[in-house]
Amino acid sequence: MRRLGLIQGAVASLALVGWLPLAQADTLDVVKDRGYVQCGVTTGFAGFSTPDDKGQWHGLDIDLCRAVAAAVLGDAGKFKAVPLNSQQRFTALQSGEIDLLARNTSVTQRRDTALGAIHAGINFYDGQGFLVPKELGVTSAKELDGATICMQTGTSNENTMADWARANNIKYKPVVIEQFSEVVNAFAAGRCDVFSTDASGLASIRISKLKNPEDYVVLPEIISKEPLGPFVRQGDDVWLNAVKWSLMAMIEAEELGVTSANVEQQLKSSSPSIQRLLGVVPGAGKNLRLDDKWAYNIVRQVGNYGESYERNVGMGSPLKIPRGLNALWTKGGLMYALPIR
Ligand SMILES: N[C@@H](CCC(=O)N[C@@H](CS)C(=O)NCC(=O)O)C(=O)O
Repeated sequence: MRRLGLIQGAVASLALVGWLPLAQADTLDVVKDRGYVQCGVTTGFAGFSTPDDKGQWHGLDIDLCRAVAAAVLGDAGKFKAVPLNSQQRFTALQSGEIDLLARNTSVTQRRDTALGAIHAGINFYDGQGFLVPKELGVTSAKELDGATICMQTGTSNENTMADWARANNIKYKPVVIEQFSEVVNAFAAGRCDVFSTDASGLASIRISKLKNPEDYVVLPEIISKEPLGPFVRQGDDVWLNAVKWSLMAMIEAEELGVTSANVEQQLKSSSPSIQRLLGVVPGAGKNLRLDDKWAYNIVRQVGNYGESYERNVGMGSPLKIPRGLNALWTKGGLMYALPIR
């Protein structure tokens, strides 16, 4: 009885903290039982996470949701996209509404420590920039003194903007709005001179949300590091590994030249690295508590990182963002898979 009381007491005090009880849960088991991954994404952001007219979601972040579903459940389709604005995203993770946050979220020390969340890798290296109407005649961010700047509530962009302005002796008037569509409308209607967020976001907004994209220009300055990546809850290491290594497998597959198109032939490869990646070697999924074919399922159903990049945000997409920092480390970029062995 006394013991039970102690446990109840402990549970009650954990409940006060909010996110802790869920942090104790084993999300991998929860997801396997439920049969699908609940993936927190944007409310609709071309290139990263956006639904088509049939309600099917696409994007670089969606491919991460799909990769985790393929690794854990053997089927990339077994995920549910949970649309979240910038402000809602960490609460949704803390409360257990989602298993995984895959939503153009910058990793910062505060987010990785103080919110009960922990990042599981980087799937897009970005930086904050500025989008302006051409008619403003501005060619550099240094000319923005006195400008009105639109941003979304709950983004890292607000603080970064304030820091940069202070350091550069620039005065500006922030217009900060919670819903994405409303910030975009405010900008399109000229309620602010500038939209400031991640450069990828600016490219996406310009191409998919503004009537005449050619009337707008992204300024050359990038004022911060915005490493974007998935987050899970702290204290759930098995699940953290499932997400982290799903992303690694996509990058490793690109490094090894394994694609969705050649993966069947690659099963016969004599390369030990490829054999391990594709689960030809028995026991390849054991330590992750996944099926040996976990990475094979990712590559076959989702593709490697380069394929996902090109089709969603790269040259095969309307965004046409060059690989830049997101190229493989062997090609001058920062994408580097930790060894799968
Ligand atoms: N990387 C920044 C910004 C990410 C962010 O939330 N950007 C906004 C503005 S472009 C967005 O994606 N909004 C989409 C939505 O709320 O659905 C962060 O993590 O705070």
